[in-house]
Amino acid sequence: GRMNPERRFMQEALELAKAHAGRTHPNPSVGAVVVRGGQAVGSGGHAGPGSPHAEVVALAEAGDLARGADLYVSLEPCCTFGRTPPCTKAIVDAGVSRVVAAVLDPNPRVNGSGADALREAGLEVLTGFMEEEGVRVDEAYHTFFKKGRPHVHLKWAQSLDGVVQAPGRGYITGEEARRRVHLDRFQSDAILVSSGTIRMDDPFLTVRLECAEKPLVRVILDSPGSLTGREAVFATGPAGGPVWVVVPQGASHPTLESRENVELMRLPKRQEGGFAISDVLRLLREREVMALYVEAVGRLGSSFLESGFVDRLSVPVAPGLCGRDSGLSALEGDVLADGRGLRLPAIAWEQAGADLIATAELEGQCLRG
Ligand code: AOF
Ligand code: ZN
Repeated sequence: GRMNPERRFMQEALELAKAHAGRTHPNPSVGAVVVRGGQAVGSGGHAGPGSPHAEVVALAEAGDLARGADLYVSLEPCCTFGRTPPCTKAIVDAGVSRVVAAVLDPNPRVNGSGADALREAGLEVLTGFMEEEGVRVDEAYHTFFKKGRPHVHLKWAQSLDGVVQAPGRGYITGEEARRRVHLDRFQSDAILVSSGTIRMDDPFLTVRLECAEKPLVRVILDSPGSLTGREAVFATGPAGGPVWVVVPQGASHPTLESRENVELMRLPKRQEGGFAISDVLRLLREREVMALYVEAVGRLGSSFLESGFVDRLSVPVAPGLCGRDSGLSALEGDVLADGRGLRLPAIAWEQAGADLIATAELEGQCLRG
């Protein structure tokens, strides 16, 4: 269909940003297009820390054609020296006359100062153009700075009767729904489970996609101190990504601690057992984990929901019946402190093979409200 050319160029910048999504953190995924006389003359995306920024890639391709051109970029250009020099300088030096940015950079070191620097240099600057779409290409990056914590995606897979472990320990959901899980893992920086899940399922917690590999940080909350070091997650070697084991303050675990890719982290244990979700998220924030994928059921799932820090919930539902005796039910304890339960807002249902996947955008709203 026909699209207004401004939107079309921004859409192109957004697509370039999406192409690298999941690989750029703690940097944002960004795309840029240089337009001269209604024609794209240069384009580029940012590939991650240490790589040139999207604007720099696009300007290099445009060369002299950048003089007097318009630049469409999915994020406000940076104005600070990080691992690379500021984009604002590159844009001004190239002679660009107008910059259109989808959304301001929420990083407090930039946040509006990039746009100001360009205006001061005499460029025309428009920000907030297709803003929602701009946020969506890297929601976790925006959540991280706006809320001061990782974006949290909680997931469990269940049978029609709400059981989360299949009899005989097979998979509950089919291949298509499981592929979706691996795509979601790929978009994350870290995956988090409890040591209970490790004991029950003994998963690898790696990303397994034909076309893409990515080592994820694997976080295991081990408040009972039940890990032995012989679990599958420790056997994948450094290629599977580091494993961070969270244990109660004062606990030690020489077998785990001596492993090359394992790091022990300590948090106070709550009186009622387990760790406070806010403590866990603070720990991960310090490590610059922006996108967190939580595969939790039972008490941990409830704790996350009750904490009010869940941004997205997805639940693949399989057309199978397990019966209660065969396994755990999805949530234990009260999701709401007053036991009222909850009707999820903004839910989408999607078919994946024989399964249905429910996705709700909770955006970290406090469910106790
Ligand atoms: C842009 N375009 O493509 C990206 C931006 O260490 P550096 O030099 O890579 O800078 C990282 C910061 O720059 C990052 O925290 C974010 O504020 C911004 N990222 N900015 O103009 C880009 N990736
Ligand atoms: Zn930059």
